[in-house]
Amino acid sequence: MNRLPENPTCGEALVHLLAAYGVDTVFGIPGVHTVELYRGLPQTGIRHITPRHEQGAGFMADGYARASGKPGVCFVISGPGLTNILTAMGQAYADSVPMLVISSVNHSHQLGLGEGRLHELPDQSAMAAGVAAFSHTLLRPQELPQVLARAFSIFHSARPRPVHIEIPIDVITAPAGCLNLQAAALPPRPVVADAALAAAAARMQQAERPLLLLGGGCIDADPAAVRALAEAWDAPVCSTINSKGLFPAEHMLSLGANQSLPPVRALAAEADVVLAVGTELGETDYDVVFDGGFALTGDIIRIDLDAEQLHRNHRAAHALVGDAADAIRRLAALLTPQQRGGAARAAAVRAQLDAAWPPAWQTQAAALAAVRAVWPDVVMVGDSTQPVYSGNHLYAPGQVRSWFNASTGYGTLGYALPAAIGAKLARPERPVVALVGDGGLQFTLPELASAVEAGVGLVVLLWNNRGYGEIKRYMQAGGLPEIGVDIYTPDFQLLAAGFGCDYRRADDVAALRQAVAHSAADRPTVIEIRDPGFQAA
Ligand SMILES: Cc1ncc(C[n+]2csc(CCOP(=O)(O)OP(=O)(O)O)c2C)c(N)n1
Ligand SMILES: [Mg+2]
Repeated sequence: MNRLPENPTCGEALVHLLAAYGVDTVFGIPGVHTVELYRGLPQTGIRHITPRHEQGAGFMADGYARASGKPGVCFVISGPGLTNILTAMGQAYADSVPMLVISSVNHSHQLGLGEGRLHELPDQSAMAAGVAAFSHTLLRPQELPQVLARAFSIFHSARPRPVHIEIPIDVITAPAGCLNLQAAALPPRPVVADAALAAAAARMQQAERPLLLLGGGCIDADPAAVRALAEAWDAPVCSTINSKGLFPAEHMLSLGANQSLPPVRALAAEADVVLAVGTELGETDYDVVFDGGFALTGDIIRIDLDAEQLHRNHRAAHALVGDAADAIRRLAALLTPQQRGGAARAAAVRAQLDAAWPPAWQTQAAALAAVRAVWPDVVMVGDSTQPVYSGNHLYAPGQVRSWFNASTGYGTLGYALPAAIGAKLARPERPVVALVGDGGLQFTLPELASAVEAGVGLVVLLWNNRGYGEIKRYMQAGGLPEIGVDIYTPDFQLLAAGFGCDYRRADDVAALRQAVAHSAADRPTVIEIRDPGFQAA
């Protein structure tokens, strides 16, 4: 399918090369500066999805990437197209998501002149570089194979992050006749050196109260190897939001993702050896209460693909650079299994957690359980809203790439709907739910039209408490005037109809199950829950 025309332009060579790297979908909004990127697209077989705002394109690419493990790719115009996608790049940057953003930029001999040309920015590339592994201005078609090889090498072999490539409008149309348009051989991920791993294993072997912390960098690990490692070490296991589903929640060593809660913190503080793999030890997973209370006093062994991460937040005693999946497998084999009372320590913590879940969280958990009862293999793509926060603690997916949201890292609103669309396009065989509040949904609501256009069947599970509930709560707790949080709430039923979507209201779990079971396969179904009022029984 991927046929290259004779005497291709740079734009045609680009899409051909993208297809060679396995790109099957591009999220983009064309403009006068980028139309030439589209000339060669039909010959590649790459599908084009058109969002209603470039931020939607970026979130779709992010959801596509998190659901599939493949980089999400976007085409945006110079200037406003690029500034519109920066928020989505920020979210992807914070959560180490592979994303390739290709934009146009003004004519190569007009760059930086400030002549007030259409879409001109003083330095577009510098702006993108702040939320990217790198931003490159392609000044000649000859640079194309090299710069794409750089981008895909990062996606494949390093800490994944967005990459931005901008192409001046004269370069997009320049002849690109004799370039090597084959995908470059991508390097394998580096692995931890034998001696370093053996030293870490020796320290682990002496541990009396071990603790294992798994981050999003681990999600390509073999779940059986993770279990083998935890069991051989007999260590309680904490996950982050982005590693949910890797270690079974029902396992007797599991502590879930509750590092901000006192019982887990107490256990962490008295651990004498902590193995932290593929985790930043960052605030949105370890300190959502923002009090700096996640303390580690034991020796920390850190494993990360990114050397820069090894001493951030908590300093490592053993700092190991390399692939998490490989290191987990090898460490499991190096350890001599030994009982350390891990299951009893974990059970005591779980009992304390279970005795203290707030009733509101349990109601929200019941809603998510109702969805799961209909769709056991659902992918839940969350925004930053009440059932997402509680689900970060209580929801337990059965596999990785099944629970991700924008309450982590950058923490932007408006993520869930477009990211869910991207996830469904990447994994059409899995049911997908966008879990979103009334505030967050209004950020990117027009993407309902993109989903209808693309024939994407998904559930938009709307948690409607008529306002910015989380911020209202903070204002109340701080004795502040409640300003800007009781927002006007539109009629979502009418809006859904206007976009050509189905709509159902669910006031209890039985109605929710029904609504999910009868949701449409080829367009979004908005299922509205009113809070307060939803009945968990
Ligand atoms: C882009 C952006 N703007 C503002 C915020 C601050 N913020 C965080 S949560 C929140 C409330 C969101 O309201 P809603 O989606 O209805 O969820 P709720 O808290 O009501 O459940 C706001 C305004 C943010 N995270 N991101
Ligand atoms: Mg709300």
